[in-house]
Amino acid sequence: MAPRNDFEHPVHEEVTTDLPTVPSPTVQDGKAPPLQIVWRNVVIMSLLHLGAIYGLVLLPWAHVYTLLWAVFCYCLSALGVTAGAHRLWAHRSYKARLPLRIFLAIVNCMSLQNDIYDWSRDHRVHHKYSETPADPHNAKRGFFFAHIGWLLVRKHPDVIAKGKQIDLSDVLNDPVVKVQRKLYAPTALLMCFVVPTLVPRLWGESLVSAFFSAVLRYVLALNATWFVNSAAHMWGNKPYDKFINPSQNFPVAFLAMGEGWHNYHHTFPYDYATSELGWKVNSTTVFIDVMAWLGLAYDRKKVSPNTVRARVSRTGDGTWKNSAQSIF
Ligand code: ST9
Ligand code: ZN
Ligand code: ZN
Repeated sequence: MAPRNDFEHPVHEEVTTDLPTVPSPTVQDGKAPPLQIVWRNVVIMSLLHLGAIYGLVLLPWAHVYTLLWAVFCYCLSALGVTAGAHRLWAHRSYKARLPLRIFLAIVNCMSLQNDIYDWSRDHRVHHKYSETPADPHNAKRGFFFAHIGWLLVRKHPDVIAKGKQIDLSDVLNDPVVKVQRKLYAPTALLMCFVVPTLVPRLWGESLVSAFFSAVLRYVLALNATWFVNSAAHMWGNKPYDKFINPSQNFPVAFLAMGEGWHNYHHTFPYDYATSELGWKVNSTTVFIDVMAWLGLAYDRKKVSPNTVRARVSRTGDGTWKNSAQSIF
């Protein structure tokens, strides 16, 4: 069992990684349930990726504003996941006032990654049962499964069984989450595809180019997110806890707006910044800090440097000084 974290503001037990993981009955029996492929998802994901390739082909002919708009939408949709579903709702690592929560719920729809409730539930299960059959994207099942494969098959029964034991009342008690969940399908389609396609019409972009640039942006943001589950659970150093798989991964941190500092994040999941590097390669932390400055975010939870050092010397892999700190 990993040592307990000694942070002074423990949030929900469910989101900490320091709880003992319960061996699953299926592992004990040595039998894994047969893989059930969900062909509908295979077809949708294949079409989306083909659409993204076509978007890439059209890109050289797109209006420069269309490109800038796609980058803007990428960042907005990413914030809906990083600052919203992840750091606010799944981890409660800071608090947000109503206007910010409404904004995050809307841009979360743009990311089309399941509603906030489902996303937070899977993510809390991921932290509590990391790299076990109850982890929805268990990286022990290989890169492909952790990246996209888990969305193409029925969930392992342990994911659902353990997930039902997770307390999510705090998430569902937020009226913003309730409304988002109720209106999710139409709002997500509107925010992910319709609005991003219609806006470039303002500067005369063709419908085809506008639509496929929206598809390209969606697929890129999905893959950036999935890299956190795959690449950042496999490659990188482990300055904070060498006994876990999540690693510090610079390229993923860049693509996922600060979410690639995954060894730190799994060691201190309640830290709103998901790293000790401040604003470096962490635009989500910049965003939350600006929101705090505007009075829209508050109670940002941060691990003290002394606690980090103590943990580094207890469980780090020895790369702390010459890794995260010296990248810059
Ligand atoms: C997507 C999500 O991409 C990505 C999340 C990534 C997370 C990354 C985390 C890393 C850190 C943050 C980094 C952010 C970086 C952002 C950067 C951005 C640039 N517990 O689901 P069903 C219940 S989504 C408890 O059908 P199946 C469920 O309630 C992409 N219960 O399971 C239901 O109950 P009931 C778009 C659970 O049949 C029942 O089980 N979406 C849990 O196995 C059946 O649920 C897609 O591609 C749980 N954990 O199907 C696919 N889970 O019957 C969407 C489920 O009572 N999903 N339950 O209602 C699906 O199609 C299906 O879920 C499935 C599994 C096929 C995958
Ligand atoms: Zn993880
Ligand atoms: Zn997390």
